Amino acid sequence: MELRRVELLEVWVRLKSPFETSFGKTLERPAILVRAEERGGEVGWGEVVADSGPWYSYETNETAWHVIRDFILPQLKGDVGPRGFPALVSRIRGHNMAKAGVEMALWDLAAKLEGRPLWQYIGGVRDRIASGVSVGIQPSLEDLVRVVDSYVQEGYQRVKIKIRPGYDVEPVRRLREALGPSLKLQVDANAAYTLSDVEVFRRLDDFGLLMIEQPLGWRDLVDHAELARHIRTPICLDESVADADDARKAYQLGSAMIINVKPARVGGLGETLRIHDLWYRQLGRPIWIGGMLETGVGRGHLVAAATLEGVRYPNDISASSRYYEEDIVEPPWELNRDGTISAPRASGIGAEVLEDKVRSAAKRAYEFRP
Ligand code: OSB
Ligand code: MG
Repeated sequence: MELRRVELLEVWVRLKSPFETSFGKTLERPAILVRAEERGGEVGWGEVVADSGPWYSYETNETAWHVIRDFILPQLKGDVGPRGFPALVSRIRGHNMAKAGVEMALWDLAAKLEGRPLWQYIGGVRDRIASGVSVGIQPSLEDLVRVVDSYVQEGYQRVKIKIRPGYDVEPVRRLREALGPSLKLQVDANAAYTLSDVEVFRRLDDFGLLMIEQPLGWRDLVDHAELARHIRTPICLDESVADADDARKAYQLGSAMIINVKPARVGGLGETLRIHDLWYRQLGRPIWIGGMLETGVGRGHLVAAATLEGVRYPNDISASSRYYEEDIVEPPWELNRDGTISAPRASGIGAEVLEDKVRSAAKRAYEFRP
């Protein structure tokens, strides 16, 4: 397809409550929305999820703005599409969130041009996805039990809690005592531990967790393989897997049984599909889809990814109401009574962006005409 213009619109969105992890606390976050319009006037949307500081990854909204404006957009001349996009930006090392935001706008656009929902366009196999909820570090364990219980009452199929040194075994013990053994529960350390903490993970083995997400270093594969030899609970990698090649190495080393695939972290839906093909189709191991507190735009892409066959655990894809008072799409993403989110029937990501609202709220904008 031939693009008429690509716009960047940066909005800041405020969470309903602070989200605290081992690397910091978020109450407001930037979202760079990418609006890609082709010659016939059809429009696709993507979202750049990079935070304002380089904590989860080295990318920030500033680095993403710079890399997209100065290096990615100038490549979008002539006939471009989502499948050819990686080759256009392959000289740019890293900056996967910047790439992913643009790439996903092209996927939405390509699916809309064919009049198909994005999830079907990328080969998804289910029309509802299992929804879990990621719960930040709470001020007290009483707060934690109350917050988790309210999400369970809403119907979320599993709960992930953030842990960090000093807030790990006790929160899990309290949740098990208060809510019982049948709650599907897992923890995410966001790389806050080292191999010298193996005893913490041995103790967590007693609580029947589904998995432990990214316990060790954010680029590490070797130490995770060592830790895996000392514990029973499966290890799930998040930060350490930036592409399908990392997934292959994780398999060869024995670093993880499960991968939390975040399309933003791996550079988009194309690399998500490559990881899925390798980890699930070739190696027979499960994946699930993680989130970055996306607005309804980014979440539309996550929902599409979560319809892939190899997604075998509930996802960090919650309803709009879990994150924001008001989302920037219509309809907002809603949780069904059975703890699922329905894959949309409308074309593309299946939700309309509230464009007037986005334009008037935008802190900055940039327009590129190929
Ligand atoms: O590690 O999975 C993570 C949010 C921001 C940065 C990192 C992570 C998260 C989450 C939230 O866990 C998942 C969601 O979007 O609901
Ligand atoms: Mg994580």
